[in-house]
Amino acid sequence: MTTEPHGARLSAAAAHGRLPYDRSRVTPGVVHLGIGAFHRAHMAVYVDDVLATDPSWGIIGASLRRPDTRNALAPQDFLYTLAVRAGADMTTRIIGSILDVIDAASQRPELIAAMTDPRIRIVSLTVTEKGYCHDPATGALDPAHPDIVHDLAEPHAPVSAPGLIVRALQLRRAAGMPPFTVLCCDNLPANGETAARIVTGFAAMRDRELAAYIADEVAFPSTMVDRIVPATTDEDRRLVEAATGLADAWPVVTEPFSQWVVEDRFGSARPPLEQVGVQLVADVRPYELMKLRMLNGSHSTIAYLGYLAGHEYVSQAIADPALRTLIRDLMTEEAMPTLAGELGDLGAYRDALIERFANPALKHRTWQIAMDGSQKLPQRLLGTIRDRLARGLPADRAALGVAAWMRYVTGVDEGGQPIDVKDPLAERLRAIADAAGGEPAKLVDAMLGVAEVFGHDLAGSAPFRRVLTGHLDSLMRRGAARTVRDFVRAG
Ligand code: CS2
Repeated sequence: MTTEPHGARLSAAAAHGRLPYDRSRVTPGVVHLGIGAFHRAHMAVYVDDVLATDPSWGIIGASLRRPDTRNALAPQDFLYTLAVRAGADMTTRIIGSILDVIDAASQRPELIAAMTDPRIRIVSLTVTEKGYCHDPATGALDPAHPDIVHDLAEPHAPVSAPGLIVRALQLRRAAGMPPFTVLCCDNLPANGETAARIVTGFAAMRDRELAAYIADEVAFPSTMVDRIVPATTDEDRRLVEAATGLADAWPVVTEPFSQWVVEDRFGSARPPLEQVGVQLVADVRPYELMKLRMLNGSHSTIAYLGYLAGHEYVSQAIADPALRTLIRDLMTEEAMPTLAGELGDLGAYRDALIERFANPALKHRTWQIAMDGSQKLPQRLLGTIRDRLARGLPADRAALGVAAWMRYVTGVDEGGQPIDVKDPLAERLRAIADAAGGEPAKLVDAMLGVAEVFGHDLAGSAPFRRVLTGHLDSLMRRGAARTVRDFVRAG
C-alpha cells in the first residue's frame, strides 16, 4: 500500500520542462506486463532515454495482481521519480516513459485492446519467476496451475501472462496484424526460450495450429537484466519530496549500477537500445549464467542466512565479516569455476557485487529477497551445485544457502517467532517441516523430495544430502551467525 503524499503533487504540469522530450508526442510502442518497481527503475529508464530520439516507444504498463501501482500513478499522469542512491548521495529524475497503467483484474478488455493495438510492437514482462506458471526445476508449463486451468476454461478472459499473450496474438493474427515481440525481463535461465516454451505450451493446450503459428512467427529474445531495486518506503517518499519539491506517491529507489543485455532477435522493429547503453548480443547465456549464479545466488544466500542471523537489510548482513567471506568464497570457489571464461575478469565483477550489496543507502530487506525461494533456488544455487557435483567437486557454500532456505521455510525464526514466508509452496513446505519434527536428516530427505524445486536427481546425491544435513543440523542447534562463522574459520 502507498501513503498519500502531502506537498505539491508530481504531475505533467508540475514536471513541465523536466523531461528531455515533448511527452505529448510520445505514442505507445510497448505493453509491459508486471509494472513493478524493478521495471520502472530498469527498462522504463532505458526507454525514457530513447524517447528523445524516437517517441514511438512509450510504455503501457499492466498490473496483473493488484491496482496499487495504477492507483498511485494515475493522479500524477503516470510520471514518477527515479531516485539513485549511493552512500550519502542521491540524484533524482522524473521518468515519463510510462503513459498508462492498466489494472488487469478490473480492466482486462482495455489490456487486450492495448496488446492488439497495431502501434504495439513489443510485449515485455517482469512478472517474477512465479508468473510463468511453470515447474521451476524443469521450466515446463504446469498445466495444473490454477491460472492455467482458469485460462483454458476462459481463453477470452485470461488472467495469466501466457494466457494474455496467447489471446492477444490470436486476435492480432485474426485481424491480419503482425505479432509483437515477447521480451522477457525476468531472472530465469534462457528467459526468452522459457517464455516461448510456456506461451506455445499454453497455446498448444488450446489450439495446436495457433501454437505452431506462434512458434514460427513470434520472436522471444532472451535478456539479462540487472539493477538492485528495494521496495519503496515512506522514508524514500519523504526524501524524494524534499529533493524535488514534488510529492510522488510511488517513487523508485535504486543504485547507480544498471545493466541490460539483450539478444538482438526481434520480430519487427525495436527501440534503438544500443544508443542508450544496452548491450545487444547474439548470445545472452554467458551473461545470464554469470548474473544468476553470482549475483542472485549470493543474494539468496545472504537473504536466508542474513534473515536468520537477525539482519533486516542486505547491507547489514554483508557487513558481517564471516558472511562477507562466505559470499566472496561462494562466488570465487564455487560459482565462478562453473562459468565460461568469455566474459573477462569475473573477480572484478565479484568485487563490484560485494560493494553493491554493501550500499548502505539501499534498504534492501533480506525478507524481500527471501520471497519465492522455491521458484528461485534452481537457477540461483542448484545449477552451481549440479555442475560442481557432476565434476566430483564440493559445493558446500552453495549447499549452506540451500540449507538456510530449508531452515527459513520452517516458518519459525531463531527466537521462536513466526517468519512470514511468502512462497507459492509455503504451506506445503511448512507441512513438510512440521512433519520432520526438527530432525535435520528427516527435513533434508523430505525437502529434497519436492521435485518442483530439486528435480529428481539431487535427492540421489549422498554427498549433497550429507553436507546439507550437517549444515541444517548446525543451523538448528547453533544458529546462522555461529554456523557461518565456524564454517569460514574451518576454511
Ligand atoms: C533479488 C533480485 O529479490 C530478489 O530475488 O535477488 O531482485 C535482484 O535484486 C536483482 O536480480 C538484481 O539485478
